[in-house]
Amino acid sequence: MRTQVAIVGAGPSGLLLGALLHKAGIDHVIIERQSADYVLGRVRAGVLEQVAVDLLDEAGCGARLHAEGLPHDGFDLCFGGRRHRIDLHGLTGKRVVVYGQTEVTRDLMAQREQLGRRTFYGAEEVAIEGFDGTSPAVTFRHGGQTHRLACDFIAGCDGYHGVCRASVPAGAIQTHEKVYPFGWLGILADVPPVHHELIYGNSELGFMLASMRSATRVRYYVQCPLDDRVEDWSDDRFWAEFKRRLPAEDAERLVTGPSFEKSIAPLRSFVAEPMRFGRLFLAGDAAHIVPPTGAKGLNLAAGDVALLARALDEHFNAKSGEGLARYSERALSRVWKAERFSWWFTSLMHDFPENGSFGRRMQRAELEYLCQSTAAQTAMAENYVGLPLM
Ligand code: RFL
Ligand code: PHB
Repeated sequence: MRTQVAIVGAGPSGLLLGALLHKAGIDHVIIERQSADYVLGRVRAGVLEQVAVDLLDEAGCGARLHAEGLPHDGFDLCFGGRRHRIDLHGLTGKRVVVYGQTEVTRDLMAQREQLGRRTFYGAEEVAIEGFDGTSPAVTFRHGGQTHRLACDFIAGCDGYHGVCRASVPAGAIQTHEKVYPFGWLGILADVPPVHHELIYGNSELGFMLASMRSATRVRYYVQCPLDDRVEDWSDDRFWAEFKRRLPAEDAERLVTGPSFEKSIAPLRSFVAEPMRFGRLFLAGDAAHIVPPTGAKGLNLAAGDVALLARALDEHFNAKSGEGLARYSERALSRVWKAERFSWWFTSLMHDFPENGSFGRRMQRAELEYLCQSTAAQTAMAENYVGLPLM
């Protein structure tokens, strides 16, 4: 088998890259370790920046997002028992759209199937070779057979635990990491949202986030110890804890109900540099992780693959290597700014017992300053709605 671009991973990075390459007339194949149903079963991101929405439109995949996504003009910060609105649209002229990553993935998968583009789901023993020379390839087992997919370039869209970054010789890659001493316990439940916009809360008991998937489905989170297990958290325990972290008037209005998904995610900041190794290009979570507080992970992934698709288009269709040569530098410049914002927002909103009472007072002073200063709110809003793609 031969193709122009072999894409490893069918998460949002791999699928969106495939859709953009299709538009540019570039041949490609996606190789995914899991089944399509497994990929669709992962509950993750919920907030799309305008840049990501525009890219999904460009890829011809935005119809359901526009019909069913919820445009949000602001969100609330909650501390000291009160909510304070950050007016994203008033401060930046931009908004975000609440639309689950599961739905983005479903739309991209459906379009891909309609276009008849090739995806190998359930591929085993996926390995990459030859990317430091002129003839890279991806090898894997599928349907009881061993396959070798020769290509011009490999796109490593295989997430944090993937094989692509792990195949780069240690001396060629530098990694930067911060692991946070807590996780997020998240639930999905079919009840009306407690508020029509998101609430990010800093309480003495720890962080809480009230998000949603629709007018009848909520995605709520609480900060929890890293060694907690999902089995430790009955629905009753979750609702009691969530309520305690909300202002009293919201807690009174909160509608509870049985959860149908519950999971714990660790929080991590991570960047691998560079994002190019010969004919291998990393994109999305394969190259960087942000803690979910800033809602940046999926949006960064979309930004990476937009730059990569543009660069591959220049290479194959305009015979210019400039975009590929500058891919890593351009992507990382945006990645580091999103890393900074996500780290800052995480540090501001979570309980860090090791920082003591001084740390708590610093958080409180910064939150109060934020609520009084239009300049500080503008800086926050500008980052939350997303920095422009270069
Ligand atoms: P993914 O989604 O991990 O997909 C990688 C794919 O590669 C496959 N794979 C392999 N395939 C072949 N061979 C191998 N050896 C392979 N190894 C792995 C995997 O099976 C998988 O299908 O990475 P991608 O595509 O880069 O997408 C990144 C996003 O998924 C991620 O950044 C976001 O979900 C992060 N995130 C959020 N991002 C936002 O922009 N806004 C949010 O509101 C937001 N909230 C979140 C989040 C992530 C969370 N968790 C669970 C980490 C909330 C949470 C709780
Ligand atoms: C979500 O809805 O899952 C969500 C929203 C905002 C975040 C993180 C996750 O910052």
